[in-house]
Amino acid sequence: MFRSLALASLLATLSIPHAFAAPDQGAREFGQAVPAAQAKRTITITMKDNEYEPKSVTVKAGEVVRFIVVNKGDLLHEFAVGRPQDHAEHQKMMAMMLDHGMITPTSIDHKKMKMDHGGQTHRHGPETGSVLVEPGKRAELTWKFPQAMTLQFACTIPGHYEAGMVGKFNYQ
Ligand SMILES: [Cu+2]
Repeated sequence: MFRSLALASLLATLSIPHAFAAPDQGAREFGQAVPAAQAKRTITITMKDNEYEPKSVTVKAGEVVRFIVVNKGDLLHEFAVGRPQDHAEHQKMMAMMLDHGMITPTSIDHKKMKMDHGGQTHRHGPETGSVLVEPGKRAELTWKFPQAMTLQFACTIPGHYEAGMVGKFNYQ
């Protein structure tokens, strides 16, 4: 019991400075947001309750892909690029955002979203590899893929990932 508590506090200590030091723009370990003009390929991803169509996308290392994400469901959904561990971390933030009313199951509260909650909300947006899309709306994200690694696109709104709202980037 003591050991796991000590480990948890050590992890918290290690992860907090990292979170605050993370820039909102620029390269991430799982790729980089770039201007749409750099993309040679556009892929449309349809969001439903709770899945994506298509369920996988094939990419090349270093390739730039423009994603148009269309929400045809009745719920709020996210399209986030990341490794499984990034999505796990993101899920915690999304649960907090839902708790604070910054998002509801069907919408974004833009007023609450703008308020500063310890800087954590600033990690959202196309520049971070994540877009939130309300029902009936669409968003865009242009991403430069890093070297081959285990990468997924996922919705980290509570319950959605577990329900199957996750897709795979297959490297060619
Ligand atoms: Cu979702």
